Amino acid sequence: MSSTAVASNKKTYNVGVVGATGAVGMEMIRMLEHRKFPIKELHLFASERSAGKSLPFSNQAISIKKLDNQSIPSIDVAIFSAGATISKQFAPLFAAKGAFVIDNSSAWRMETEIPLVVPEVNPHHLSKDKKIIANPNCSTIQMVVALKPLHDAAHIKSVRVATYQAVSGAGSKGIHDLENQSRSWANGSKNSIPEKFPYPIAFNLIPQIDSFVDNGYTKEEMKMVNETRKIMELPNLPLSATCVRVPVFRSHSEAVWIETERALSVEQAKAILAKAPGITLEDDPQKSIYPMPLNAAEKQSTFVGRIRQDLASQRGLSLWIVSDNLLKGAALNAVEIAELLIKQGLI
Ligand code: NAP
Ligand code: 3JN
Repeated sequence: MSSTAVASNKKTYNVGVVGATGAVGMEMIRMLEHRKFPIKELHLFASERSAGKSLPFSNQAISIKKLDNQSIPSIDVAIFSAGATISKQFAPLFAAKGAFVIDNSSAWRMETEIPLVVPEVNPHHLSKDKKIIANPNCSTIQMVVALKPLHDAAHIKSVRVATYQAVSGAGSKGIHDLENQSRSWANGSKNSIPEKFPYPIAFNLIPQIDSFVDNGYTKEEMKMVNETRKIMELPNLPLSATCVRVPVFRSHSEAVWIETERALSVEQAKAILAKAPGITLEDDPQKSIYPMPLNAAEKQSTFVGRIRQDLASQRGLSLWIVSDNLLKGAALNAVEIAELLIKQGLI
């Protein structure tokens, strides 16, 4: 079963969401509806655990299909968020049937021929013959949206970042861990067993996101390094990250330190960011106005504030960047890529 779009003169498209029942997939469906993506038919896929259940879209109940080799439809756009293994296996099959695949996993991001796209930064990386398009990691997306306009103005020489990442970045099980542990704590018990994280996350911080690699960094930290370099076309950009899981449900926060080649004052940086696409400047320290995850949750913008001179570097600025990891960090960026495909006449 699939849905039929509201009749209109505009061209409409067949769209698939793979991993529809997940934390990201459900936001995909919400974003497609909220942004009125011109859908002819919507196809939802998940594992056999969800097959036959349905999810709401545009006042309809769309039934979920099990993803398998036999069920691949000919569609215009397929948005994947079911993990890298599923993407590796199924994205080429959807692409072979003519779909543009927008993949949220890390499966394809660092392949040379695969565009890794943030619409505000590198929309020119899309092209007709590149049917698989990678959506970057959430922490990377919100950072490059803010870095790009500053780079255009003053050329960024180095980046250091510490992230404060919400539990929803780890999917529905991450959300359950914080809910269950907070409830247990409130009931006077500390015995809720973690389902997703290696340690309790309620009232704690975990300085590990994903597994460690040989250089002592985590995979999440190296994703930030490698993906930022690729998206910004700065293969040698010096960049170092520390990624930390925090007991917040939604929105990743980042403390970022940049050094620039040309001088850039705090006032110039604020003026540039105030006009930059996708950014909302929230920076009035006298009134205690700055971005916070609770305020950014369910918003489509990337919020930047606390812009100040880095006291440890002559041409350095310090910024605080917050964005909803499930929206701009995942579903919204993917839907914006699909919108770009239309705008650029690729579908
Ligand atoms: P989640 O809440 O655990 O959801 C996982 C989704 O994958 C569910 O819809 C699940 O379906 C589906 N799935 C699992 N096994 C499947 C199979 N064999 N065939 C088809 N579907 C299958 O995880 P999430 O947070 O939504 O994240 C999903 C993926 O998105 C992650 O693994 C990651 O690759 C990507 N992601 C990207 C970002 C980003 O930074 N851009 C952020 C978070 C996640 P069932 O409900 O039927 O099990
Ligand atoms: O933990 C976060 O805040 C972001 C997590 C992203 C993630 C989680 C599981 C698998 C990814 C990703 O997008 O890089 C992946 C993956 O596809 O490797």
